[in-house]
Amino acid sequence: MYTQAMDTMGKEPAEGALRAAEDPRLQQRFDERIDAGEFIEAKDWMPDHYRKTLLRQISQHAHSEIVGMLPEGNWITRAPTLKRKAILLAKVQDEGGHGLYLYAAAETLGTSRDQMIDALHTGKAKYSSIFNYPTLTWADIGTIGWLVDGAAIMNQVPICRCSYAPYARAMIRICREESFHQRQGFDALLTMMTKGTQAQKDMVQDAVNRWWWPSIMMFGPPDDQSPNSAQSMRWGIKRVSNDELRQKFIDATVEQARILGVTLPDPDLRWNEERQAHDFGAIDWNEFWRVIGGDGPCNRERLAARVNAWEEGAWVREAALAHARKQQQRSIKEAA
Ligand code: FAQ
Repeated sequence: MYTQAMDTMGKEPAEGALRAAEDPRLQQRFDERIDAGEFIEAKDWMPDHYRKTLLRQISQHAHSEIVGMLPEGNWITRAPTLKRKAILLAKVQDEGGHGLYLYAAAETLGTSRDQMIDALHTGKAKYSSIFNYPTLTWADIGTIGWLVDGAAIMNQVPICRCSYAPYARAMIRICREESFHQRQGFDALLTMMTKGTQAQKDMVQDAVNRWWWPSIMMFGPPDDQSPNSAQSMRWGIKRVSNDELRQKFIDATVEQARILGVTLPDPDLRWNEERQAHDFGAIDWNEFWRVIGGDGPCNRERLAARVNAWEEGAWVREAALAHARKQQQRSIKEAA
C-alpha cells in the first residue's frame, strides 16, 4: 500500500541512477536539516524510509478519524436533548474533516486516497485500537470525549511540531477542534454526575470502567516494545515517546476524575512523591495486540460498516465526478 514516491514513477533510469549517486549528499543535507529542527516540505528530498514511516503513521491516523466516527455516530439519533444531538453531530462531522486533512497530508507523499482506503478495507492498514470497543450507553459518548479525545490531544499536540510540515499544519487545526471535543465530553459527564439520578451516575462509572484501560493503550506499546519509536523520534516525526505521553495523560486525568466524582478502575493508581508522577497497574498488552490484530469486540463490525459505506456511496462519488467534469467543460467553453 505505502507506494513510495509516485512522483518518481515512470522517470528515466538514467535520472534514477543520478539520484542514487546523489543520495549520500542528499541524505547528509536532510539529516542536517532535521538536526537543525527545520521543517521538510512535500517538494523536498527525503529518504524513502522517512516517506514510508510518515505514510504509515498519517494513514493510520486518518483511518482512525474516519472509523472513529462510527461508535459515536451510533448515538446521534439517541442523544438525550437537542443540544447534545447538535454537539454530537458537529463533533462527528469534525472527525470526518480531520480524516480528510490527514488523507490530503498523506497524498502529498505520493499515495492516493484510493490506495489508502483500499488498504484499510482489505485489512492491510491499521486504525486506532480504541475504536474497536462498543458504545453501550449515552455515558460512553461523554467518556469518549473526556478520555479518548483527551488522550488524542495529549498525543497530537507534539505532532504539531512534526518535522513533516504538511502533517504538522494539519495537526494544528485538528488539535484546536479536539480540545473542544474533550471539553464537551467532560461537560456531558459532569452534568450527569452533578444533576443526574443515581442510575445515570452509575452509568458514567460503568462507562469509565470500560474505557479507561483501552484509552491508556491508545498511546501504543511500551517504549521498549515499540519498533518504530527510535527512528521516528530521531526524525522528529514523534516528539515524545509512547510511555511519556501515557504518563502525562494519566497524571492529568486523575485530577479530572476527582472533579467528576468517578473512580478510575485501577487499584494500583497512586501518586509517587519520588517520581512526581502517578504509579499505575499493569496494562493488559495481550488485549492490545489482540485488538490491533483484528480480534477486538467490534473489529469486524467497524470494517464492514466502512466497506459498506464505500460501496453504497459509489453513486455519490460518480455523481460528484460527473458534476465536476460538466463544470470544467462549461468553463472551457466560456473561456473559448
Ligand atoms: N492502535 O512502534 P509503535 C483520535 C501499532 S485519533 C492501533 O509504537 P508508532 C481522534 C503501530 O501502528 C487516534 N495500532 O508505532 C478521535 C505499529 O504498527 P505498524 C489515532 C497501534 O507509529 C477521537 C505497532 O503498533 N491517533 O482518537 C496503536 O511509532 C474520538 C507498533 O507501535 C493517531 O494515530 C493503537 N493504539 O506509534 C476520533 C496519532 N498503537 O504500523 C474520533 C498519530 C500502536 O508498524 C473520536 N499516531 N499501534 O504495523 C501516533 O502518534 C503513532 O502512530 C502511535 C503509535 C503513538 C499511535
